[in-house]
Amino acid sequence: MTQQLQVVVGLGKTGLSLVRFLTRQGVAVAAVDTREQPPELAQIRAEFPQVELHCGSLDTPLLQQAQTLYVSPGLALATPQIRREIERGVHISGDVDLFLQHARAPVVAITGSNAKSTVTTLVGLMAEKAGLTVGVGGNIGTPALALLERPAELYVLELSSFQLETISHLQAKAATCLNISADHLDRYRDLQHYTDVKLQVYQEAEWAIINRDDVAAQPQTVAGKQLGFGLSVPHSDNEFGLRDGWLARGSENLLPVAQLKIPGLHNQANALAALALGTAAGLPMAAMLDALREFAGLPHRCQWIADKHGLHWYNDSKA
Ligand code: UMA
Repeated sequence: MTQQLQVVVGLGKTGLSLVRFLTRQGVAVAAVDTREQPPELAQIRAEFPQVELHCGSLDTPLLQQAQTLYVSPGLALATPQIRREIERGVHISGDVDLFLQHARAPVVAITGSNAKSTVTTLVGLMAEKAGLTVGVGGNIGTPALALLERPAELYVLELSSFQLETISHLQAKAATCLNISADHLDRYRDLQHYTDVKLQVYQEAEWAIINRDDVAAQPQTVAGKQLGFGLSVPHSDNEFGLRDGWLARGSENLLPVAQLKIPGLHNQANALAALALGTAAGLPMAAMLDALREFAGLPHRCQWIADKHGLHWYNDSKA
């Protein structure tokens, strides 16, 4: 049994999704976590009593027996015990990597330091408006593997840098790095290292969706097709931007900014990014614009509540 052992590292949401998926594939699975009481320990014990577990540290022979280590995003690959196994030649993977091997619908992949969840939600709503069955997940909350439990015609994934670290072939239908600012520097050598990991979102993408206003978020080279977005006037059909108070593509004005419920220039950039991603994914413009008109924002994040007494009311309690 131990020769083909698949070992899941981390028993949080991601770990649970991995144990579920791998067990259903009929392979031998073990799971480990540095914590004595990881969040999904009881659930995994109840659902999968046959799965060997080791909690409290990563010092266990299970790691050396692994054919593949499926590492949860919360654990750095530089963790000494994981690094040692990498040096031994173990195959490293993660939940999104495994998801991508099994997904049978195109994937829209969204990363960035900010606004990932807003743009991910928007593209998901645009696809729904277009009548597609869509699976929305990843860093936004639902582990990618859980999306495989239902049929889908399109997947929209929010990807963190942590998740990107363990993906070998992303091959998204459309991919974007929305923006870059200093984040998670406890996990990366420096800002360039963090940026390099973020830009892996573009690997083998059919469409690269590029922020014209953020040089740091732009890939060095683009092998596939590309669309740009930014707050300036768009000069070609390959560019989304702003013109005279309208969201626009090339010479075509699409939607007055005043019809967006989500406030601020940053949300206009988010709307333009979502339009570019949806266009690359083949979504019809009318459905995308309907979704933009209706979207009130994510709960507690500059969420439009109402217009009353001549004032716009927003819930920004997350700030
Ligand atoms: N941990 C340990 N020991 C372990 C494993 C994990 O101490 O052996 C710690 C990690 O350091 C981390 C915490 O446990 O502090 C959770 O890590 P995890 O990998 O078990 O996390 P999950 O519960 O599986 O949730 C993960 C994402 N969490 C992280 O990347 C830290 C969730 O993003 C994501 O929604 C979920 O998978 C489903 O895909 C959360 C997040 O904070 C929202 N993401 C970061 C961010 O947005 O900035 C990247």
